[in-house]
Amino acid sequence: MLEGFLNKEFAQKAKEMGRKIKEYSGEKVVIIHHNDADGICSGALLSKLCDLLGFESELICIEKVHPAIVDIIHERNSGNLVIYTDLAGLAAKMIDEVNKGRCKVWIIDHHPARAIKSRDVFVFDPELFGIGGDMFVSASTLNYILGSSIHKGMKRYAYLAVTGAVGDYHDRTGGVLGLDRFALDEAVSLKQVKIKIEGHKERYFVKFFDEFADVASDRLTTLGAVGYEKKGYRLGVKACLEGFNRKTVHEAEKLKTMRERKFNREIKRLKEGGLKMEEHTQWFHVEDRFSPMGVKTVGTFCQKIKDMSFIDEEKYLIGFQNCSKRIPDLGKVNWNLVKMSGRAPLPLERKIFKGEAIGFNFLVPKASEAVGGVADATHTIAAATLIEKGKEKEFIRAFEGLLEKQK
Ligand SMILES: [Mn+2]
Repeated sequence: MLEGFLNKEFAQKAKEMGRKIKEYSGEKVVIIHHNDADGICSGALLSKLCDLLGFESELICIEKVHPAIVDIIHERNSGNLVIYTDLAGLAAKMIDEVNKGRCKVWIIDHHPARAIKSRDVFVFDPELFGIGGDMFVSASTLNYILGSSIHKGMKRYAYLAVTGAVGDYHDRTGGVLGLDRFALDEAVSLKQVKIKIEGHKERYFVKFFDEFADVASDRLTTLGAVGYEKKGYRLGVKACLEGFNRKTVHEAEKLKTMRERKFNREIKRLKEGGLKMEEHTQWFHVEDRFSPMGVKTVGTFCQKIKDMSFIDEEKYLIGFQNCSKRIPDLGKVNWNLVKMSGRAPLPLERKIFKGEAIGFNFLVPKASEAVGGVADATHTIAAATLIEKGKEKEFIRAFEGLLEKQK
């Protein structure tokens, strides 16, 4: 069935990985997963697969792959298999260099990826087979397809593929498509999920959660992203496999209230002069005020305020948030980083789309480079990057300089 549905090369890779993992003779499998719903469902799926295959597993939740993190993980797990999922598609080369042969590494991701030739690092990413990971296959779907081709027992968890895909908004055109649809079909035929049509859109009712997939995935993302430094993602993984209990639902609600409160306080601060105005940009720094929320939060915040009346609709909006020096599952990390997030107010967004203004996809990588950083997630109207703390003003100057040059 899988072969008929998937492209051949993809199905072969899945089989090859199945063989490899069954032959794996190490002590444990370390699963590094992202902290949103898709990453949490992926972590839950892989940990179940390890259970079924009789491997001990450890889950480590991170927001971003960085050499400092990779080094800590591989140092502690020499000889083990390390699986990165829902992240690291583009980081294979870096991971291979930092790894120095210490671990076997699998990268199971659906973000843009680069394949590498390596004895130790293996990339499994549909983008490498020409399948759009942004639309047709979530990391959860990928882990579900891979898992169920290795062990039949994984079929019980098809609902997690659906929940992860919805968490990444793969239903945004009205319903999930491609490989996500394949997983949805399985979940429906296994009576795990019911499709309901609401208005112009499909919604997926997940029996196990007694809740719609969009509601469940929103809870998971809240637990993982808003409650990141409090290890909220652990409650998320537990909920994936045991269901949501009243305490978990309450925790997700409490986290949302906290985010609301912190956002409102920050908006007030920006209105009272916290928003710095340059020629072409307006920017702010939340320092550590968003803790315990993860650094994805500054992006969420930019998105929320970008069209509010106190924002200049002609200028690029840039926000900075300090990266915590502690990774909850790893302890202290030797870095000094700031997360930068960029958004455009609606009128500027339109100009970017029409080609009358420059997109973030050009500006952010260039400005990052100018301060010695590397941008990872850049789109035309939204972008993020990590830079060294203390270089924020330099980054803004570089950003302004690029815009000045284009004029
Ligand atoms: Mn994802």
